[in-house]
Amino acid sequence: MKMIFRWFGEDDDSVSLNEIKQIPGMTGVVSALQDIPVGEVWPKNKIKELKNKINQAGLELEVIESVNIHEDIKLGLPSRDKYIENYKETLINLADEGIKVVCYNFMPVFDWLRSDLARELEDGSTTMSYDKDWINNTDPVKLVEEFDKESKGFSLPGWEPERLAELKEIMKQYEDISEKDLLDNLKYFLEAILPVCEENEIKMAIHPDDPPWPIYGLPRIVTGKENLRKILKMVDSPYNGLTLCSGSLGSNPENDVPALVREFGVRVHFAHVRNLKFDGEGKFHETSHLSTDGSLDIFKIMKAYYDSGFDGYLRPDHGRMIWGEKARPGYGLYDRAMGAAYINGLWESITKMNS
Ligand code: DNO
Repeated sequence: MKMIFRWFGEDDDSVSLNEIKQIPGMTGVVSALQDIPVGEVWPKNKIKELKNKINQAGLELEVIESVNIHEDIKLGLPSRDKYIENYKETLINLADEGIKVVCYNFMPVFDWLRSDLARELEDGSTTMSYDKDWINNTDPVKLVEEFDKESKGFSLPGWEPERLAELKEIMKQYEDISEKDLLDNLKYFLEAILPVCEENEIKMAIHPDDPPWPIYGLPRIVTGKENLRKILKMVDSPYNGLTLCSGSLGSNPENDVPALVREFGVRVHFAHVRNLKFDGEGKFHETSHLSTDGSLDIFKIMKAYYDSGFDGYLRPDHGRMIWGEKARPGYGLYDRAMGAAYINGLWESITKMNS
C-alpha cells in the first residue's frame, strides 16, 4: 500500500506540499492539471512542471485524479472520436512522465453531489452531507450556484461552473440515454484507449458515482457489485481497473464495502478510504475516518485490502473542517491527516498480527 494525499496545485489549495510531506508515512500526492479544459490534450511540459514541483518537495506524483471525460464521449456523439484521440495523447504524455494510474469517472453532467457543504456537527466541526429530498426539490442550476457560493472561493473537484449556462441543455441531451447506452459508451471508450494503456503501462481506475444512484433522472452506472462486474468484464484487462471509494459506494447501505474489496481487490488500483453516517434513506453525512464515528467499519475495509494482497495507491478521503481551518470543503489538512495516521495504524496492526 502506498499512502498518498490529494493536492490541487499551488494556486488552488490551502494545503502546501511541505505540510503534506510532514504527515507520517506520506509517499506522494495525487493531483491534476486543473486548468486544462475537459477534452483537451494535457501538454507534456505542464505535466513535467507539476511533477518537478512535487518531487522537489520530496513527494512522488504517480497518480492523477482526474483526467475528466468529455461529455460527448459519455453521450456517444460522433465527435467523441476526436476527444478519445486527445485522451490517448494525454495518457501517453502522462506515462512518459512516470504516471502509473489515472482516476476518472463516467458520471453524466454532475460529478459528486451534496446538499450541504458545511453542515455543523455537535462538536462544532462542519462536514458535507446529502439529503435526497433537498436535492429532489432543488433546481439543478440553483444547486450549482449554491455550491459555488459555499465553496469558499476554491474550485470544486470535478465541477465546471462555466458550464452553468448550458447545464439544462446538457441535461436534455441525456433524455434518450439509458443506463445500457451509457455502459455501451463506456465500453466504446475503454476499447479505444486500453491498447494505449497496455502499451504505455498506465492503469485506468474508474471512480464510483457519488452518490451511487441516478440524480435528476440522469443515468448512473458505477453504482455497485453488478455493474462493477460488467465494467471490469467489458474489457478484461488489468489496465481496466477501479478507484474503490468507500464513501461513494458505501452511501448505499446495500453495498457491502469490505465484500467489494474482497471481490475486486486485484483490480483496485486506487483506494479512497473515508467514513460516513447514514441519516435515513438517501441521507447521510460525512464523519471522521474512525469506525466508531460512522456507519462503515474501516478496520474491516483495511483487513479486506490486506487479505487481497493490495499493493496499490491509497488516500484518505474527505475530512471534516476542524480546528478553525479554512479550506476547500472535504479537503482540509487536519482531518485528512488524522485519517491517514489512523489508516496507517490499522495497516501496521493488521500486518504485524499476520506475520
Ligand atoms: C470528490 C471526488 C470526485 C472524484 C472524481 C473522480 O471529492 O471524490 O470529484 O475525484 O469523481 O473522477
